[in-house]
Amino acid sequence: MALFNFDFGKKLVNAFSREKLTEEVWQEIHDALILGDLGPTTTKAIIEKLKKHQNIKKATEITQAKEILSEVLVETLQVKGKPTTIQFNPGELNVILIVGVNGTGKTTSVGKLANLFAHAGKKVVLAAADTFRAAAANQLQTWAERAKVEFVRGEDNAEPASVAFKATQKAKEVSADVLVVDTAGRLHTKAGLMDELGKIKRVIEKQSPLSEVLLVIDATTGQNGLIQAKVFTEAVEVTGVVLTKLDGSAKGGIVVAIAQELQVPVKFVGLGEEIDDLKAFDPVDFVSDLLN
Ligand SMILES: Nc1nc2c(ncn2[C@@H]2O[C@H](COP(=O)(O)OP(=O)(O)OP(=O)(O)O)[C@@H](O)[C@H]2O)c(=O)[nH]1
Ligand SMILES: [Mg+2]
Repeated sequence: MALFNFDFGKKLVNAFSREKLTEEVWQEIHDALILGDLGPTTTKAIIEKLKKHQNIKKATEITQAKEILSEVLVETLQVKGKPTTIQFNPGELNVILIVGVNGTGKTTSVGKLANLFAHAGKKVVLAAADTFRAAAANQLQTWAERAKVEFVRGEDNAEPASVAFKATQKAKEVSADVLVVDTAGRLHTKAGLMDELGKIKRVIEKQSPLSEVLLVIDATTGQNGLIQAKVFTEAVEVTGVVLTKLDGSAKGGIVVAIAQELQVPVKFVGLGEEIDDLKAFDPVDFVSDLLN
């Protein structure tokens, strides 16, 4: 069964199955991409890649059209030089820092990731470095209990970095495979954000290398969400995106826009509010669902 079912894929394939690629057909492709929520910048980039494709002139049959489209989309989603899967060093502590704008689904995704890793036989520790909201640590604790993994929180009013420090220490003590650190989502100034994430990063890295920084983006916020997320990629070196709420009203094209505009691959997608509703993202499967 297809995991993804987005309308703009069908519109794209239709446009490509015309007799000739006239200006009108290019306009049709353009409109399909815009409607799919790729945004003007990514739409333009994809059209340029298609027009430059060596076989584009011969693409009058639907199978050829699909191949070219699929090639261009997969290549865009597989951001050059950046692995699309999560990088684990076996036998070592792997620390994953979770960042993103508030309400995007960070804490929920941390809970789901914990569950995913625990099911893969890894020993997992979660850290509540969101000390901004009193309820945030409780929310994460509930997820830790559901996923049956260990959990570290700070004293009231603790600094986020001090929680990250304590959690890294604990994770090493218990020989954990993975530590996932949840952070607060309030949007500060870029300088404030850099400062806070910088501190958290430094205290972790004193004890263990940081394996991944995952940026959580809410797919239903479309182009706006993308603009907000950019601040994070400027503040910290993001290695992957968790794209949440793809089960909602999202049009799917935002996946392509993220890869194209942030130059960061989507590594996981959130497809609901339950603990199992997080899947590793595979560009080839996504494009195949989209165009078939
Ligand atoms: N439908 C759907 N809802 C989701 C998904 N991921 C998260 N949510 C919901 O989004 C809301 C916010 O999730 P949180 O995990 O609290 O978001 P957060 O980023 O930690 O929020 P702050 O800590 O306030 O910044 C909750 O109601 C979640 O159930 C998803 O993939 N699909
Ligand atoms: Mg949260």
